[in-house]
Amino acid sequence: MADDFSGKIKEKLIKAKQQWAENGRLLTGRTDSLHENRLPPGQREVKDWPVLDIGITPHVSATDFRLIIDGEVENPITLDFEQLLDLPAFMTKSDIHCVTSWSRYENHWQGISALSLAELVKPMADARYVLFTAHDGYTTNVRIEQFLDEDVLLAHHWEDVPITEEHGGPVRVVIPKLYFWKSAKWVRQITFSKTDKPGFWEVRGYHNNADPWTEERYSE
Ligand SMILES: Nc1nc2c(c(=O)[nH]1)N[C@H]1C(S)=C(S)[C@@H](COP(=O)(O)O)O[C@H]1N2
Ligand SMILES: [Mo]
Repeated sequence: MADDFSGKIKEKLIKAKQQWAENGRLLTGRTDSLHENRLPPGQREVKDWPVLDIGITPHVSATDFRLIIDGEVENPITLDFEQLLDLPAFMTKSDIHCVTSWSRYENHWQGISALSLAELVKPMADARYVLFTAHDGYTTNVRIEQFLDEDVLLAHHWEDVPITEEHGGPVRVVIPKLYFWKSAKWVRQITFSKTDKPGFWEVRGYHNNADPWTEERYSE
């Protein structure tokens, strides 16, 4: 990540933290909204953060970064990194559940919420799916309501540091309520669509819906 962005990010993060404190959200966090049994069936907790991907690590600098948001939207847009940072800052914490059975608790994310992106591009009424394309060629798909959830974001920071290249920096998607393969690293394009399009793992037998609480790991 280029140094000239760090001052700007810091400023935005401080503002976001203040907003949280004002709302009392730092006190309650999201713990109440978590399931009573924190670990979904068949998962085990890990303390490290494993790296999983299809084996290509693209090098995307903050300067080269462009995010295309297109498809069934009123205002298709291409954002560079600075324009992305101009959108409202968003912080949230969530657990990661990977289909390979590891879960990692309490990840603090900072970035742009899916809801503020939607506010910007205005999905049309007939948009029902959201399709992600990444710089390594990876693709994945979710239903629009799974994307437009209050805990979904495009993250550029994890635990107050820029997301590393191996974890999908400069910008990755985080969709906490679904198995982690639905969270595209190195996201390049977000397409709102009338029709579904199974992604890289979905066409290779992974479940299309990916809910860890009902163990939607693989399709029958
Ligand atoms: N672009 C891209 N995103 C991806 C993948 C990938 O191969 N390429 N793998 C997915 C899978 S299967 C998982 S479990 C998580 C892993 O993210 P992590 O390496 O940060 O733990 O990224 C998901 N997003
Ligand atoms: Mo995964």
